[in-house]
Amino acid sequence: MKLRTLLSRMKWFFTVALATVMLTGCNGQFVVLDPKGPVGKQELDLIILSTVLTLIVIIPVLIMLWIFVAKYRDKPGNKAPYKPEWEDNKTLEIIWWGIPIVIIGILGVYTAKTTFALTKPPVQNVAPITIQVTSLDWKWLFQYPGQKIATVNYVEIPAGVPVNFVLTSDAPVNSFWVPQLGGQEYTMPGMALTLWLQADKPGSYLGMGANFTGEGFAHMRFHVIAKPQSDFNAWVNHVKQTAPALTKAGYQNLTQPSVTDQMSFSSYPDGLFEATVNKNGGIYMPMQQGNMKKEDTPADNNAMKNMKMGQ
Ligand SMILES: [Cu+2]
Repeated sequence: MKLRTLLSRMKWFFTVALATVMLTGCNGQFVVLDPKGPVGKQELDLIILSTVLTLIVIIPVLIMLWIFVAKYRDKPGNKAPYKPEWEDNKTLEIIWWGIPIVIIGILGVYTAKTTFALTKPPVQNVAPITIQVTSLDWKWLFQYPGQKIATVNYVEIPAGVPVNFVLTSDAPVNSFWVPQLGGQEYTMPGMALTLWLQADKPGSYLGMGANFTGEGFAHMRFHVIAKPQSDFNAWVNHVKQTAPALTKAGYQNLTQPSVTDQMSFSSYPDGLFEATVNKNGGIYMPMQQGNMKKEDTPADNNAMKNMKMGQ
């Protein structure tokens, strides 16, 4: 195939690919680019910043590639100079080391600032709520310590209120991800990690397990339904009055490998979440202890000392 034909075919391929990406971004296919809360928005800002900074390198490199290929190509009558003898070029060295160093510096500062900011509630003037999340084989259990109810495979939250998700796993390590509300965080057996998320407006946001955990993994999808506070309170009351209680035996059933539909529970055994974390090793990060009652701290304190994380 002639080079010219190849190039013109490639041009069409890239145009179509680019158009596909650009156009589908509008109808919610790329949910990460369509955040619905303050955490997701700050993370999108980081994505945009890193894309722009990376393009500062990529665009000139692609243009130069194009120029050099055209200029120095071995073709009849090419008058471009041929200079095989050279040592180094200080100006060029400074440019191609200096620019990436500056870019990494800017990226590092902004990433660190955002990461630390996101370990706190997104807004400070609204009382947050806590939801304990347990990833199971192959379902999600949500417990509301403030409301004393529990749900499986769906979670309702008040809109405009910071939600402190406390995450663990009673199955393999998974990852809790609601792309429109913010980045993913791991669920690990024996540990409780926190993730602050917030939905600005009522709506239904897709959540998923972002870490492969076996056969039923693809069914670990759920929806986060954000409602006005009064609707949320009404929903809590409705669950309390109509749903069955989650018993210890019921929880044992949930831990068995299986896929299930959505479920609601009017109550759950006291300290179930803390018992799950402790059962699997009970290592709490020091910064997690604010979320746990005193009697829930791990029996095995040596494990925590050995961990030396966040001290
Ligand atoms: Cu861990």
